[in-house]
Amino acid sequence: MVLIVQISGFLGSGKTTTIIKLATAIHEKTAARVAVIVNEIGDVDVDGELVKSSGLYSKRLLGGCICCSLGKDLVSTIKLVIEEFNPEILFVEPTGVALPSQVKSYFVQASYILSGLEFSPIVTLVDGPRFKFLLRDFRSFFTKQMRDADILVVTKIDKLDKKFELPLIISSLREMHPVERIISISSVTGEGFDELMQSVISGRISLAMELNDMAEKADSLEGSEVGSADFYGNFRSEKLMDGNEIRSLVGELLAKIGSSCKRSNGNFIGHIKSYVSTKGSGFKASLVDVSSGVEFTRDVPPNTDEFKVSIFLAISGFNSKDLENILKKKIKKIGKKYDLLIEDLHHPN
Ligand SMILES: Nc1nc2c(ncn2[C@@H]2O[C@H](COP(=O)(O)OP(=O)(O)OP(=O)(O)O)[C@@H](O)[C@H]2O)c(=O)[nH]1
Ligand SMILES: [Mg+2]
Repeated sequence: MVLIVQISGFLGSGKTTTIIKLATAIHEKTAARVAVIVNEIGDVDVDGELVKSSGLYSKRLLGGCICCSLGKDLVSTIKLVIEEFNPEILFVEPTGVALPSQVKSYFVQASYILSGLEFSPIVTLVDGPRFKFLLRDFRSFFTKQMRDADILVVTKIDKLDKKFELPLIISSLREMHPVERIISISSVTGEGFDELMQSVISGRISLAMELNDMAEKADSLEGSEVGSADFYGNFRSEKLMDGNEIRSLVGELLAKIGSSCKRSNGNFIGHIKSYVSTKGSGFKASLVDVSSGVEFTRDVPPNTDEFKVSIFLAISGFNSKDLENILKKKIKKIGKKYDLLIEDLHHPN
């Protein structure tokens, strides 16, 4: 049997971080063969690179959303993963604008052509620190995503006040969507992961769906009113750069893009992320909240004069063209400031 686990949630809510931690822990504890399918709206890969570098078997689906435009590709990728790797547990990370019930409808299709599939309850992550902002500024789409969940998981609780803030979030969630279970987790402290692991491994859902649900296939990007832009290219410096310098350069670039977006529409709801690779090592940089700044995963890279950078941004209330312009302008500026030769490998001239 293959247990398929969908970990959904809004942009930047912690899906990739949670999947890596959960998949690694399950493998270590039970020796189960674990695989991951990562979906990105953009054409460049950020999270898939991180998952792969964590030592997990993974496949990426780029350039659309598995809840709508790439639904059929999800079905064929599940088939491919089973043929190639034969996992016991298969995690699926949809994009942050996916509607989990629409992804589920493609699981129904997969179960028609493949035997031996089981499905764990749909997990939807709710970003604890951003909860009230998402509810205030993005209520309609955010609540739609939550309504599809069997289990709601409040993430990043290491950043929350546990006496007042966390209980308030949990009681609001209970009122909005009375789910079977609400779990609180932190990938930093590990709190809540045992409970999440148990719920994912032991729970099963039936895929019986109303025909109406199957028919509803709204385009998730349009429905969420989120714009996106991406970049993949090579950064070359004339002098050797120190690993810390590379991290701060990428951090500065993401922070400048974030501030520019915030200046343009007064708000910043979304995720700006980047994967930087050099000499066999890599790190991810992430910005979900302009006021708390850019966060990094992984070690400092080695000193080098050349590195590859993938950037993906998805932000609400923007059209993609405007985001592309901001991204291009900021990359050009940072190149000038640090005297870098930047080659766009994704859209070569
Ligand atoms: N403090 C803290 N930060 C976290 C936690 N989980 C995730 N993060 C951070 O939140 C940011 C976004 O995490 P991701 O795992 O990339 O989120 P995501 O949902 O996969 O994002 P998209 O795929 O772009 O929608 C990163 O900077 C993570 O390090 C947590 O439990 N605590
Ligand atoms: Mg992710």
